[in-house]
Amino acid sequence: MAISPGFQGRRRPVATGLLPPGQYPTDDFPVLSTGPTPRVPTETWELSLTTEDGTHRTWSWDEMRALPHARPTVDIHCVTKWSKFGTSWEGISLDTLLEGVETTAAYVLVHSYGGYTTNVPLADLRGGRAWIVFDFDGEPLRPEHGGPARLLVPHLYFWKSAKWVRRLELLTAEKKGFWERVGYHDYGDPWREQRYEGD
Ligand SMILES: Nc1nc2c(c(=O)[nH]1)N[C@H]1C(S)=C(S)[C@@H](COP(=O)(O)O)O[C@H]1N2
Ligand SMILES: [Mo]
Repeated sequence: MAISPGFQGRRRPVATGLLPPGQYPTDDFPVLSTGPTPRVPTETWELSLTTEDGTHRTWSWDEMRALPHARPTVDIHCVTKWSKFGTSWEGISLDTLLEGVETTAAYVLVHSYGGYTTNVPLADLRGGRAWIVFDFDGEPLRPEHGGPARLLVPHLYFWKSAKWVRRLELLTAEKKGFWERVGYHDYGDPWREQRYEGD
């Protein structure tokens, strides 16, 4: 079996029921938002992707929903120390959205409706490890959890999974997001307990 070199040794998100250091398991689904819940009607919702050379792609709600769906079941880990095992989602793989996008960018700043941002390496959005999700547990994603659609990057702390996602900005130089600017870790690997800058 060929192992694609970019992903060798990197963790694939699966529901393992393993607890990263310093976390505790919960069956609840806490809501953590820095501000009010934006209400974004699917009629006007759009997701866009920009690259460093000005290329711009946009998906309407219907265009995004028409792409092949993926159904990841994954464990999620919040930096406030709760972990939730076996969460089931439906959405579109970032591999699908990034197909054919020509870029030398290594970084992404993810923008949300409402103004939240978070930074993620582009490589971490590839390889079956990240999705734009619109259903949780067989139901449309509730607004407080990021509906109509959020990013899901479960191998990183959950603050990277931007709710109400609206734009992926591909960048050749890293720009920090909302929490990263105030001292949270740029990468945020729960298995290495990268909670704060310097961890
Ligand atoms: N747009 C936006 N996305 C966000 C946040 C936020 O405040 N705004 N909070 C982050 C944090 S810190 C966590 S733990 C998760 C919480 O998601 P939940 O409210 O669905 O549990 O969303 C992340 N994504
Ligand atoms: Mo969080």
